[in-house]
Amino acid sequence: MTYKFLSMKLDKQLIQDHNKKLHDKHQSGFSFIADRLTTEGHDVERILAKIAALQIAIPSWALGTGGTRFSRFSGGGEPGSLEEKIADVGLLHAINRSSGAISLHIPWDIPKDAKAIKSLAKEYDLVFDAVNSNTFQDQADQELSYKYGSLSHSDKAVRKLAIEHNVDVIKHGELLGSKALTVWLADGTCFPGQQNFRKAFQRTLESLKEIYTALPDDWQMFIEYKPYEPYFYSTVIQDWGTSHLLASKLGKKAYCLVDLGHHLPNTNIEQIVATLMMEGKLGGFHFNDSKYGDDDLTVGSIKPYQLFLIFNELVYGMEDPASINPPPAWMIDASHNVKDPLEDLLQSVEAIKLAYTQALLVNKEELEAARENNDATQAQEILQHAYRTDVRPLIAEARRRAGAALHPITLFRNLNVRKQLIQERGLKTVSTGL
Ligand code: AOS
Ligand code: ZN
Ligand code: ZN
Repeated sequence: MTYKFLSMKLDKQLIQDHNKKLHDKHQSGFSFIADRLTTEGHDVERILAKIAALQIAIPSWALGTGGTRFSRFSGGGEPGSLEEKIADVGLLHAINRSSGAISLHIPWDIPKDAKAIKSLAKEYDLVFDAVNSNTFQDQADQELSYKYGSLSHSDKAVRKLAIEHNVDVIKHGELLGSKALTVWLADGTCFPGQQNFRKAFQRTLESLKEIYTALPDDWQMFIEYKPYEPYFYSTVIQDWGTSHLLASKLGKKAYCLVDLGHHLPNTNIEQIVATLMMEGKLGGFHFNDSKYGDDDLTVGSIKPYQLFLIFNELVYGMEDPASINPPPAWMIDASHNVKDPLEDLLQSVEAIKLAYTQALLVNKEELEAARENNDATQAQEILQHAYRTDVRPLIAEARRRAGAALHPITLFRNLNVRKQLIQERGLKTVSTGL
């Protein structure tokens, strides 16, 4: 049985069989929550439609086992080509109908034949999300080095190389139907005094301006920020303020990208989200979770309440009729060191949808009234009433109606997907990427 065949069959028969087995249990749980929400004045059908519409992109580098700087314990059956990566995302999408986009990293995943790759993705009902440039590594045939920076480098020739690479990434993306470029700049320093902060910022701005010029009119540029790593004294784009400054100076196609792991401990990320959406500058979002830094753990595994509070601001920003913020691009950006990457991605999508759905349940009018009355107790009651609602049956119902599985992980395991992938691709496979 080929993998593609398995994935296609999933859509039709295997999912139905799985859902049939879980039907009665699911139905009683769904009726219970649907009744309660209806009594509370919610429009359950509207909520289900919103849950179904939320699609979260899977990055091409998240399909294999990640690693740390100490080691990488690769799992079996990892995708060895872009085609296999698309098949993996296609499988996820068939199981949950919520991961209908793939985000490519160039040069790790340059399509040899863009047309063929595009139509392969279409077979799996996938589109191409933002394309990601990479100036944090030197490529084998690269004459100049990014060791001391790329878009901010003191040497104009290195900056030129990094600019050309980004323009090249845009071209690859255009062939695939992508509409955004994500720039994550590793540039920074390890020691005080190593760099002139102002010059580094100015050079980065000038480089980004050149890339921006090459950006098609219907594209967006997402600028990611990160306080440290791989350099540990300073980074050129250290925080949302720096990202916002760059995006504002570049123009209306440039936006900030919030990666959950790119904040120092205890940063109030929900407040950052609120401010950026107020300014219409939140373009993209990278989901993961962290205990300490950019840990890239499964989103929702460490701080689910924070995720809910962030979604509370996102939903407010998205549903406000006066909002000037375009719909953000959602992507999972995590590293899978311990879990099966595909299971981890299924869990991630579920966690995102849980937080989103709970945020949809927040009674905005009552919350606003409590805030205006400075009633902190009531504000907490309202938020936690939504957060403590078990919305899992709603998400399962939205999936069921979309033709997906009631319980993705159970289906994945019952079908022995990983075992089949190992049979097909081998036990010792290493996926390109992190
Ligand atoms: C790096 O820390 C950033 O989160 C990037 O968005 C991403 O993980 C990287 O580009 C993958 O190579
Ligand atoms: Zn990221
Ligand atoms: Zn990161």
